[in-house]
Amino acid sequence: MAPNNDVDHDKLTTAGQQHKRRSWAEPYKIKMVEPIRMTTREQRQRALEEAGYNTFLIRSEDVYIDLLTDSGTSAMSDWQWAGMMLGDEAYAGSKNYYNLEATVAKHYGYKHLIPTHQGRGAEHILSQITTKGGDVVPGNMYFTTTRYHQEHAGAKFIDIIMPEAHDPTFIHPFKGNVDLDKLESVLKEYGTARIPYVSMAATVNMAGGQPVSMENMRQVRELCNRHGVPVMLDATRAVENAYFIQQREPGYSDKSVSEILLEFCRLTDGGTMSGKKDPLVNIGGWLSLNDDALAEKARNMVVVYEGLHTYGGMSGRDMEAMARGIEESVQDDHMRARVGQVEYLGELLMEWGIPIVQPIGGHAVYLDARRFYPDMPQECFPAQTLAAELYLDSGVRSMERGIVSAGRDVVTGENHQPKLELVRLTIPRRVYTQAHMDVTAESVLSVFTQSQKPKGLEMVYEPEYLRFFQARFRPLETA
Ligand code: PLI
Repeated sequence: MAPNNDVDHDKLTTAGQQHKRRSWAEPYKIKMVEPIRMTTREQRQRALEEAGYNTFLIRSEDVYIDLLTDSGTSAMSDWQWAGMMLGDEAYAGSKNYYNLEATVAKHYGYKHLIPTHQGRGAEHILSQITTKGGDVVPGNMYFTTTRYHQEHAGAKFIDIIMPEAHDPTFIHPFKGNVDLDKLESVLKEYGTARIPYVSMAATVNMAGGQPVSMENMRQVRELCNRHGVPVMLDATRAVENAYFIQQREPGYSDKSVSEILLEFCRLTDGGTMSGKKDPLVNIGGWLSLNDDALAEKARNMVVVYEGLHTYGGMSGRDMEAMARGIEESVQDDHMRARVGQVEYLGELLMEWGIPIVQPIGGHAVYLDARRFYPDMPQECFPAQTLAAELYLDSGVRSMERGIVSAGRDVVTGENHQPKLELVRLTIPRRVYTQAHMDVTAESVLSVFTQSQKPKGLEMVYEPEYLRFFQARFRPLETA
C-alpha cells in the first residue's frame, strides 16, 4: 500500500506504544504527610562542617531527602497505627507478644521467639549463648553490628560469599550466594568444635542488597548437616530475598512471597531480626530459635540486657505494630512496589551512565565511589567524600559503605580494605514518591559530572567501636 503522506507515522507508532504501556503503582494512597525542608548550599555547607563530614551526624531537620537508611524509617499503615491502640502494656505476658510469636511462627516458621529492642540486641544474645574464644563464624559477607557481636564473643569472622560479590560490575541473579567449596573447606578445617553456626544473611546488605537463591541455601543446609553445624539466618530483609527468588529463580514464579519465605527459613535453625526493615516498624527486633535448650539460654539472657522474655525492650504496642507489619510485608504487591521503587532509581542512574553496583539491590542503590573518583586513594575515603558531596549538592543524605564502615582488624589493628567502596542510597519503605527518586538521580548526576573533583577527607576523630557512626573528618586541601 502506498504511504499516506498526510499521516505522521512516527507519531502514530509512539502513540500506539504509549497505548500498550501499563504501569504499576504503589498499592496504597497517602493519608498523612510530614513536611520536609529544602536548604541553601550555604546552610548545607555549615551543617556538613558541624557534622564533621559524617552524614550520621547531620541533624535530620537539615536533610531534604533522607536516604541514610531504610532502618526504622518506614511509614506505618493505618492498620498498624490502629494496632498501636491495642497495646497491652502488661509487664509480663502481653497479648501482643503472643500475637507476634504466632505471626513469626506463621511466616518465618520458627518455634521460639525472644523479642529484643532491635536487631543488634538479638545478635548480642545469639553470639553470647553460642560462641566462645577461638571460634570462627563463616558468613556470606560481614555486616557491621553482626560481625562486631561475633568478634566481641571471641570469634573470628570468615567471609564465604562468592568472590564475585566483591566486584560491583559482576552481574549474577544471586550475588549473595555462598561459595560452597570455601564453606566446605572451612567446615573441614575447624569442625563442629570451633564453628558455633554458619551466619547467613539474605539479602546481603554490604554486597549491595544482593539475594541468596533457594538452591544455594539448600546446599548450605546440606553441607552444614553433614558437618553437624547449625545455620542461623539474619532475616532482616528475608522477605525482599523471597521476592527476588520469586522473580529470578526457576520454579518459583508461581509461588507467593509468603510461601517462599517459609520454605527458605525452614532451611535454617533460627534467625535474628531487625524489625526496623522488612517488618515495617520504627523499632524492635527478635531472636528466633528452633532448639529448645538454646532458646532457654536466650530467654535467660534476654532478661539481663533487654527486658522480660515477653517484651525484650519493646512495648506492647510496638509488638502489635510489628506483627501487623509482618503480615503486610509478605504481600506480593507490597514487595513489588518496594523493590520496584529501588529499581526505578537504579535504572535511571544506569541509563545516565552512572556507576552503580549491579544488579540493583533490594533496599538500596549503591554508587561505586571508586569510579566517581578514580584517582582518589582509598585512604582518602572516596565514599565518605561522595556522600558529603551529594548532601552538599541537594540535601540528599546517603551513607558510606566502604573503608570507614569496614573498620579495623581486631587482632592487627590495621584498616580492613574492602574492595567495595560504596555510597548507599537507601530507600525507606512507603515514604518517598517517584519525584523524590528523580530529584535524587539528578543530584547524583550533577555530582558525577562535577568538573572540579574533591581531593578527599582525613579522619580527625575515630571512635573505638563501629567507627562509621561517629567518626569525624575534614576535607583535604584542594590543589
Ligand atoms: O539496626 P539494628 O540493630 O536493628 O539491626 C542490625 C542489622 C542487622 N543485620 C542487617 C543485615 C542490618 O542491615 C542491620 C542494620 N542495618 C542498618 C542500621 C542499616 O542502615 O542497614
